[in-house]
Amino acid sequence: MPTGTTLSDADFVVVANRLPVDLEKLPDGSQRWKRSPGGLVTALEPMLRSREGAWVGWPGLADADVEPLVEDGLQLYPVRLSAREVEDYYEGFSNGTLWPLYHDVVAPPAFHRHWWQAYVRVNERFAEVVAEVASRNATVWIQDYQLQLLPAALRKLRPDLRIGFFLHIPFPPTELFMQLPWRRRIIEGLLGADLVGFHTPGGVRNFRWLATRLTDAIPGHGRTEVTFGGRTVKLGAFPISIDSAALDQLSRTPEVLERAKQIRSDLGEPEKVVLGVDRLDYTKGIDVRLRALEELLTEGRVSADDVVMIQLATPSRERVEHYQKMRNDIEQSVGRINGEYARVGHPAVHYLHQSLPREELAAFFVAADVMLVTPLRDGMNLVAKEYVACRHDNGGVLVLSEFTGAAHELKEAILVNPHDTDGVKNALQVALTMPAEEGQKRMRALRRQVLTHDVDRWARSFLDALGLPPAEGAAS
Ligand code: ADQ
Repeated sequence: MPTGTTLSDADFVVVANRLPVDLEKLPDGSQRWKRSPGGLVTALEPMLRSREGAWVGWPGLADADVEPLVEDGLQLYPVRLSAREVEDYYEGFSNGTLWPLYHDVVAPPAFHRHWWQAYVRVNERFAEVVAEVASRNATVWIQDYQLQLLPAALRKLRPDLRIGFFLHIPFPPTELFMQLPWRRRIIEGLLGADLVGFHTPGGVRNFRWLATRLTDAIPGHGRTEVTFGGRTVKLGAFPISIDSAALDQLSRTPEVLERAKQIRSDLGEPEKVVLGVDRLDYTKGIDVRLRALEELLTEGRVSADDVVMIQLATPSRERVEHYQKMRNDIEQSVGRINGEYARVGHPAVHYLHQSLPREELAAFFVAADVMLVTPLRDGMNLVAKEYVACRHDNGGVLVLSEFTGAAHELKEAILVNPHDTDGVKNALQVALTMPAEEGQKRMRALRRQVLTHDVDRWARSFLDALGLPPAEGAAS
């Protein structure tokens, strides 16, 4: 197991499907590490550093034999996955079964026994690595749907550990969850934790109901705990957020402000810029907003001379079948809208299938008059919060799907039902014509919420509930 003089047992361990760095294979066959600046990394990094913590996860490359390493003061422990396991555990059970099932079966989930078996095997492997890495009585914080069996598997190996689990996607309603052939095993897996966290109270309710129906768990005191196997398992809603202050600062820098101006100028100074920013995923409702725009253009309620839409889409899960089809459909819609409504040098929709640097993204947020966030279902949706954090001028209007976790907090957005095309069209038109004063009033309220509820507060409140005292010398 872990070797190397600078590695030591950790009192605090984060476990996620992916490490905060990706292993890349270069054309000459050599390998190198590349930082992957995801939100979770930014959220947890300061905490991990102040506690000399460790991170356990897959390095992102199949069949890679890599030793544990210390990166910038963080101990990283890679978990090896074979190419077959990446197919069955990750692309298969995690992204072909659980992801669609937990997102309202927006796409039909596939149930394959060999995917499930790989999921069990990989979760057990994670448990073995964590059991080796964690010091006596350490705290372990497990992240997300790929690792739902890990809490129980780990408890079996290391009953001394304090185990927290946080689910970043919605926990589905009973009727949908019951489709899963391995439903009881998943619930029992999660019940291995001391605290199970969700984004919303709805997730807590769904889980609690299922736990008491499918297992021997009995309701505990209040609505936020159950008793299982003689232990108390706490449940709670912890809405995740962003590093609001950092993004607010970034959006005020001369470089970002200048770039935002440049973007509008490159677009030909349209009256209104409408923006969508998503991982390219069928849950995000990119098709919903394209349809709304297309119909508004067709009906003449919006003119392509005045309104330009930009859709930024990060490539995602490109080997999973549903994603390939969805990408084709979206690109076809963009092509059709532009074929009909663009002029030479003036597309109606600009579509970038690219991942952009933070600064560039901030500039797009600053440049956009209307932000369209229309997922059919989303655990939280950080993009909505990022847009708000970047609008230090109190400008811009947020159109937000009711079916995001963020809608519970961002009540001054224009809330829409993404299944109701007419409703989305009306909302877009309202956003495009909203008087500045009303827009500013709404944005001020949204900013109060986002700037006071940041990711640090999220992590702190989860760890407080788990009973982890603040690190020595750390600001509470
Ligand atoms: P995601 O489904 O990935 O996260 P989201 O919360 O919106 O969704 O986060 C996406 C992140 O990717 C944002 O930080 C965004 O800025 C970034 N991003 C998107 N498009 C980009 C682009 N083209 N270039 C660069 N960056 C881009 C999952 C759940 C969510 C939950 C989060 C956190 O599905 O519901 O909010 O985890 O728990």
